Amino acid sequence: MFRKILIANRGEIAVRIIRACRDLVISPIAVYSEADTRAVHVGLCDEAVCIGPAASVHSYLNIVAIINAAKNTGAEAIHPGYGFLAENADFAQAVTEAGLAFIGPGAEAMRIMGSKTSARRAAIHAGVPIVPGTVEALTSFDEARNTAEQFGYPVMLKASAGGGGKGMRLVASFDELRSAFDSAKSEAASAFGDSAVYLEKAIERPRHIEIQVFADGHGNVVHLGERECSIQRRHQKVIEECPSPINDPVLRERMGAAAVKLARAVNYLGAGTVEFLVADATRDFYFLEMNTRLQVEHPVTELVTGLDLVREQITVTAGAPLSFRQEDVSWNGHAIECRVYAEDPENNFFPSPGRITYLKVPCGPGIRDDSGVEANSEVSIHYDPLISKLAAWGRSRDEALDRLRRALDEYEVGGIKTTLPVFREIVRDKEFQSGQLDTGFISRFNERRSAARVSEAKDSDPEQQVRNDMALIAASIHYLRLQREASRNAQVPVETQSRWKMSGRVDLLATRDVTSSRVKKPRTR
Ligand code: MV4
Repeated sequence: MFRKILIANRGEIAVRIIRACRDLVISPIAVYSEADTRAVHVGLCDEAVCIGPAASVHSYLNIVAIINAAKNTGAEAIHPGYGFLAENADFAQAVTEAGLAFIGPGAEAMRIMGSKTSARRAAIHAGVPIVPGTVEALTSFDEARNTAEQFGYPVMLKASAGGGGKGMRLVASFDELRSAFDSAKSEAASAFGDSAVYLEKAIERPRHIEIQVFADGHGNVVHLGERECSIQRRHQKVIEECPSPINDPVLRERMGAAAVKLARAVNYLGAGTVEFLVADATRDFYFLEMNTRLQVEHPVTELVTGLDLVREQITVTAGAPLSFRQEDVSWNGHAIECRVYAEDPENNFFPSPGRITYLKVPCGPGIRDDSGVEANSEVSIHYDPLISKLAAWGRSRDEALDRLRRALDEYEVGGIKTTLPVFREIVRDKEFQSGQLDTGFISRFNERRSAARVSEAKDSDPEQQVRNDMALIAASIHYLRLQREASRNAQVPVETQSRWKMSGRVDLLATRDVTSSRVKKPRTR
């Protein structure tokens, strides 16, 4: 077993990896930027190395500095967490070439899955159903028109190099194809440095369900069931559940077997996630993409299977077989996770950085909070503003929801704005409670909210409106400056930039509906 592992990350996921290291009596080593000298993950490690200034391109994305830190401290392995360098095949290769172990799959599997078109070809090769569409980039507008006719409108154009919705366009009919084709290509070029786009038939109101897979170096590949991730805002997950409220053991086995076939086909190692779109009515499922990392939402799988995914990542990288077989995996009860962000839901979810002046973290039966902050922590503008992942487990979905509601009401964060009030509303929403989820949930939920608040907007304070708009303009100027800095550094893949930079919020300047941003303070109890 490794004696020292360097953690190439920060925040809650660094803390999660530190805990797995401690359980295995491995010494965790932190890296940190100049903005993170007092961060929680630094204080919890045995050693910590400063790897550069606040901007992540100069610190958490600095491959040379991170590998040097590992060598200088005698670490034998590097855990990349998620985001930053986690899916950068060049990083995985550089780590291995430096004589260190990369806790993740091989660079080759990462490269195949890094391109959506090559991932789709791998899926076909493995016999896994994909969303109908092309498996090569479109070479001309004529080809786009012909394939759109072949598969039938509505279609979606997606960036080959992409993932997560950037460079994605829904095209309802031929009238929209020209402008969608041109804008998808230019968005893909500026986001990924690669203008290639391909085409898929659009699946209407699908669920987004993903399968957790795990592989060791001894030929064992297993699945740990599904997570329901249909609740997304601007292609970022908001709430995740295990199992899906569909909770269909036959569907789980079919999707699990497909995911295992794909992992085998690319000689996968460690933890991976295979994403699918699921048509509710027919229970047909279609491969979307494979994420070659530990996912943010892994805790819901851990709560329901009782397994420790990070521990297993470390032990299989060290050469051990998986500690369980497929037939040992069982799913007990239900878990639901909320991603709590330092964002202002009353101001279009703009980041709300600053010092946490007060913190009361919920606890009690069935509650787990994976956090990267504490009282007096500074939430930096430089990184993803995730504060914690609040998860609840119960014997049934209803029991998990009861506990989640209680925990959300207990949770108090002072000094900054958070998304907690939105979660308190979602867990009381009838549609959410019903479990009839699909990818249109958030927009329907927002419609219901604004409908309920139309009268509220009328008597709002005009001076507060001005203050809100000033704050929005200031944040936007800061955002544009960060974006310009990031684009100067061409070798940085967009996926590894912070979540809110990727979410394209600058377009809010042009499109924001000022009335809908003024909402009533939700009743929490
Ligand atoms: C789709 C789709 C419908 N048909 N692909 C892909 C990235 C993800 N963030 C959004 N994606 C979608 N891809 C086809 N062929 C619908 C979506 C989608 C979506 C998926 C999951 C959760 C929320 C979503 C919101 C809008 C669109």
